Amino acid sequence: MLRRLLAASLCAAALLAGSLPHPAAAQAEKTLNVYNWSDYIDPDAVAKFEQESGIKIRYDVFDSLETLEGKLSAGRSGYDIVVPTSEPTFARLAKAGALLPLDRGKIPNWGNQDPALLKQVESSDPGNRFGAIYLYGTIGLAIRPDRVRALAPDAPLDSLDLLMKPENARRLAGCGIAVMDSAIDVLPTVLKWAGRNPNSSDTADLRVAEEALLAIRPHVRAITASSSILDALANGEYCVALTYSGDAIQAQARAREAKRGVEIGYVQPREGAQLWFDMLAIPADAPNPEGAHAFINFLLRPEVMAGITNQVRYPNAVTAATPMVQEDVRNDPNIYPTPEMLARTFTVQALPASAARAYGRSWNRFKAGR
Ligand code: N2P
Repeated sequence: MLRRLLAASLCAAALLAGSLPHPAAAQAEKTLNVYNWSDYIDPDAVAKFEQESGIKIRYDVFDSLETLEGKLSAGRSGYDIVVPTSEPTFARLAKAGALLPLDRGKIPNWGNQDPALLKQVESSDPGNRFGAIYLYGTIGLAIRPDRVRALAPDAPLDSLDLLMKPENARRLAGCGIAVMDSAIDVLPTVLKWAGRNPNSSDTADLRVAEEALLAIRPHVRAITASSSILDALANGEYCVALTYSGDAIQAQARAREAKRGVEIGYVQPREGAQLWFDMLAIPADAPNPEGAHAFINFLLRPEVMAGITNQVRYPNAVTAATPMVQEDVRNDPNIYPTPEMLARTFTVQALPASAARAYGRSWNRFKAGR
C-alpha cells in the first residue's frame, strides 16, 4: 500500500516537473545580469524594475571600453544587458554576431527615442537592429576654473591646450592632472587637437599624438580609471582631468553638495570634441533575453529616463523625458549640448585590428612615460 502510494506520488511529481520549466531556466528568468558603466544609473530605476517585474537585477560595472571588450571578447559573459559605446565597441560586437537582434515587438517604448538620434547611430548599426540608445555625451576637460586661472592666467579655458601644451601642463601639475585610462576614448581627442584625422590609421598621425602625450607625461599625476577620476575630482584632487562630460558634471554636483569650496567646470574643447552614444544591447548568448527586453522597454519610459538623466547628468534620447528633467540639468549646455556645440563635435568609427593594436602600444608607452 505504502509502496503504491509512493509510486503514485513520484509519478505525479514527475508529471508536474514535466509541465514546469527546468529549474535552472526558471532561475535564469528571475535574474537579470546587467553590465553597465559605473555611476551611470538611477538606483531607484533598478529598484522599481525589480519590484514591478519580480526579476532580481545583478548589477556589475566597468569604467572603460577596454575592460568591457576584455569581458565580452571570449563570449559566455553571462550578461543579459551590456552598454557598449556605439563606436567602436558596439559596432564591432554587432558585426561579429555577438549581439541578439532586438525584438521590437517586446519593446513597445521603442518609438520614444528621437528619430534623428537613432538615424545618427545607424552608421554603427544599419536599421538599428541591435541597440537602443541609453545616454550620450562628449569627451573633454573637467577643470577647477579658479585654480587654473590662478596658476596659468593666460591659458585658454575652452581649449585642450590647457592640458596638451607642456607649458600649461607644467604650471598645473602641482594642482593635479589626470587622464582617463583608455586608448580608445582618449587618442581620437588628442589626434583632433593635433589637427590630424581623429580616426586615423596612419602611423605618422599616431606618432604625433604619442609624442604630444609623452611631452606632457611628466606633468600628469594619474592615468587611471574614469570612475576614480570622478571620485577624486569631487574631492578637489585634480585641477584638470580628461574625462567624460557627465562624469565632470556629476563631480561638480557632488562637490557643490559637499560645500567645501571646490568648484568644477566642464570644457568641451573648441578644437572639436568626440561625441559618443552608449547603447543598450543584449549579448547573443544572454541567459535571460526575455527579461533583457523588458528592462530595455522599462528604461525607455520617459519618467524612468528623466530620473536617470537627473541622477547621472548625461542626456538621453527619449524626447518626452526632456520636460521631466530638472530645469538646471535640462538647460545646462554641457549636458544637453546646443546645436552650435554639436556642430563642433566629431564621431569615430572602428579601426582596423592592426591600427587598434598600434593605438594600444602607443597608449602603453604614454603610461610608461617612454
Ligand atoms: C559613466 C561614463 C560613461 C560614458 N561614468 C562613457 N561612454
